[in-house]
Amino acid sequence: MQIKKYIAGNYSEALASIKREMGNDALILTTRSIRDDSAWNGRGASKVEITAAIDPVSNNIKSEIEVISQESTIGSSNFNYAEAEPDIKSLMYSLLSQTERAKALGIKNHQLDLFSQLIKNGLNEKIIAKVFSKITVSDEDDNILSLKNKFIKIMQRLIICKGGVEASNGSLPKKVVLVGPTGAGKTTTISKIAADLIYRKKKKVALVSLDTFRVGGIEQLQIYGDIMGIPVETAQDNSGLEECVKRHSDKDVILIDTMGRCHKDHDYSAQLSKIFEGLDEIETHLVLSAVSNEKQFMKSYKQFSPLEINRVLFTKIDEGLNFGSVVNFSLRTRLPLSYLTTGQRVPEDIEVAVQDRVIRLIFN
Ligand SMILES: Nc1nc2c(ncn2[C@@H]2O[C@H](COP(=O)(O)OP(=O)(O)O)[C@@H](O)[C@H]2O)c(=O)[nH]1
Ligand SMILES: [Mg+2]
Repeated sequence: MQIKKYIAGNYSEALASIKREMGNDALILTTRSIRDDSAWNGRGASKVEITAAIDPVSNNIKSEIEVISQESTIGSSNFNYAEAEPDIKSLMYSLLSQTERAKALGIKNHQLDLFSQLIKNGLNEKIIAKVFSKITVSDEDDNILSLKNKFIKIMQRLIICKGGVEASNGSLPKKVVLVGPTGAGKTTTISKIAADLIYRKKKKVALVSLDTFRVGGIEQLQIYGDIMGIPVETAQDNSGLEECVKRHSDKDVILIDTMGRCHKDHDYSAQLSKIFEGLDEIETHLVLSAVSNEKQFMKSYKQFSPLEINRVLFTKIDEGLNFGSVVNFSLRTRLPLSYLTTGQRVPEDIEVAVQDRVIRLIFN
């Protein structure tokens, strides 16, 4: 293991030296700001010191990192390397300025304005770079407007929207279940979907609640069911749900509401899978709140993926501030979008997700 300290005027310069001497696989052990008392004005100028090493992170090095990191700082905030994920390459990458990162990703000068606008709205920079790379090189002298239009055209091909809940063509009712974290808006959304099916599409609908653990879970759905004049059932297990489905075999759609559980409850989707066993062709929509973040989206996706999720719908678009994560999630998982919900009012605040609307979200 070769360890060396680099002192430079700023992080970019120090990183450039490290890359030059140690190559791209160099590890950053510590970074800190230091005063250079030899500066000509006598007051001392600010410099940066990066300690770098070459070799993969082994256990030995980890303990070295822990020792050194106790004094290390980035700017004014303490940065404990031992506590951070030791993904050194991404740290090095994150220390670069936005423009340097853009350059590293192959973004061209005329694309920088749009790049930073999209980053501000939370779109993943690698996704942006990938889309930009599909815009042909002969368009270098594009202005931002035509670049944006080309960007939108490519996004239209990438974002998958598969429409809302439709009745099945066959004689059996379509069974649709909404799953997702507590408070994401499942019960509210299921009521909105039911209203759309009943009043606009003139379909026969039954509601089933598996939300029997939460006080108020069933009452909430019952109230909406009563207003719409449709049956609301509860089921606790597989045979209970099977009976409900049989009883409502004359319906066009059976909408199934579930209780939410926190993402740490890994047995929950296994329990749900058991409840759905033997019920063929269930369409599962994952419900996520747009006020949450991408990390939580991925956790929920992971938690519910044993259920075979067919669609994703985002609630609380009216409260969200930054929608890049919604698009990042859709592109990363390739899950087709079904709905966006835009407020608490039932049945008004829901729309079927369409590409143009989703893309507009990232341009705010
Ligand atoms: N602002 C806003 N609030 C919503 C939206 N959808 C649901 N809610 C609210 O979110 C809260 C939780 O909704 P609920 O349907 O009970 O969530 P569940 O636990 O997933 O069933 C309620 O206060 C809803 O009124 C939405 O699109 N926008
Ligand atoms: Mg609920």
